[in-house]
Amino acid sequence: MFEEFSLSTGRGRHRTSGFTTATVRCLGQDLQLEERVVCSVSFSPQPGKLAGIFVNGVNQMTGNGGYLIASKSGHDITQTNYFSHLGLNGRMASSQDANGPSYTLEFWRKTDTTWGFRARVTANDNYATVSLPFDFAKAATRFNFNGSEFWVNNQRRAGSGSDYAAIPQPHSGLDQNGNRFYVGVADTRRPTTWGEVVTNQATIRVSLVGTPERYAKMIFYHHSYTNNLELSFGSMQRNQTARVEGEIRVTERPAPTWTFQTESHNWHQTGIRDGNAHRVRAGIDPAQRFMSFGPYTTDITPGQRTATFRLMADNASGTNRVLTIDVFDASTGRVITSRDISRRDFGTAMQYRDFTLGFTASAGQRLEFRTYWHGGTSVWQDYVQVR
Ligand SMILES: [Ca+2]
Repeated sequence: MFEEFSLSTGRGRHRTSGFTTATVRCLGQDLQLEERVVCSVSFSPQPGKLAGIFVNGVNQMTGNGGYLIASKSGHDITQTNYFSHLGLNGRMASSQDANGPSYTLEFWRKTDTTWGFRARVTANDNYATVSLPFDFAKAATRFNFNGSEFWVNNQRRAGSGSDYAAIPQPHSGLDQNGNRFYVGVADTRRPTTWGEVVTNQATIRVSLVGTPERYAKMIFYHHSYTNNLELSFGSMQRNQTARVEGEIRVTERPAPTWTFQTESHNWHQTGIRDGNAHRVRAGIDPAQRFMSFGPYTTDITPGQRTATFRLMADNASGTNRVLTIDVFDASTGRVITSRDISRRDFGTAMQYRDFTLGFTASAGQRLEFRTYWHGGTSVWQDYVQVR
């Protein structure tokens, strides 16, 4: 498939190119429960760069995507750094000098959701830093890697990943438009075999294969304009060669799920714990009360959500109203959605059944999932699950 794609380069030039993309449906689970309707992945290679990785039509990368960069100063100065995507005839170039390192950078399709890459750089001078960055969009909120420690602005941290937002940004500079940007650095200090970013659409993993040359470490920049992942070759002297080969694999982000076990909290106006459930007993426990409310959660991410109440009754005949379930926003004191449940709605006595409420989760809510018991029939609630 051919598409027209336009972009601005780092120097504000505007250009339009045609390029090939591979578009497929991927094997999503629980898609009917998610706001996503289509799951597709496409890679957009262009000369000297991987211009984008699109998931459901949304580019997961920003700026020039994946490319090679070489810096004599080691500073993030667009005008004097050499880039593969500005290069001609196999030489990296800056906006002022076409005589940068020689390079090859290739991307090719392996499967619908996995592409290979291969990069090679030979230095024609001394460079403070040379690397292969993948500039992901700010929607990439987290990174993980194959390791157990990393260094954040040169301070050691235990762990195999972090939210980018947890990387302080002590460095700053001015972009080509005079706007100040801020940068924080996390790096592995060793040639980690894979690293990945997690966006709101997908997980994108960059893995190394074969035996690289001069691959020194993986770096994750928390930058004002990108949360990136890059393969660093460190400094390179004249005539040294660096080489890496690997693959980029896109997997769908698992559908987020929040489960609130009813017997595990104390927000009950009536009833008792009964094993893996909370139970209200007809004729014994006081009726016309909430058998479960809370948990005042702020964890549900915004979007179309479904709350599933897992409930059981000891009598499934008749139209008597037994329960009213709702989704309640404690921050506004407002019922977002509710429904009544009769005995007959249970279908079968003494068998758990799922009752769902669809709602829109928004930022700033403190959500409760409440079960109001009208009495007359004994009821068990196992949990409320939100997807
Ligand atoms: Ca339970």
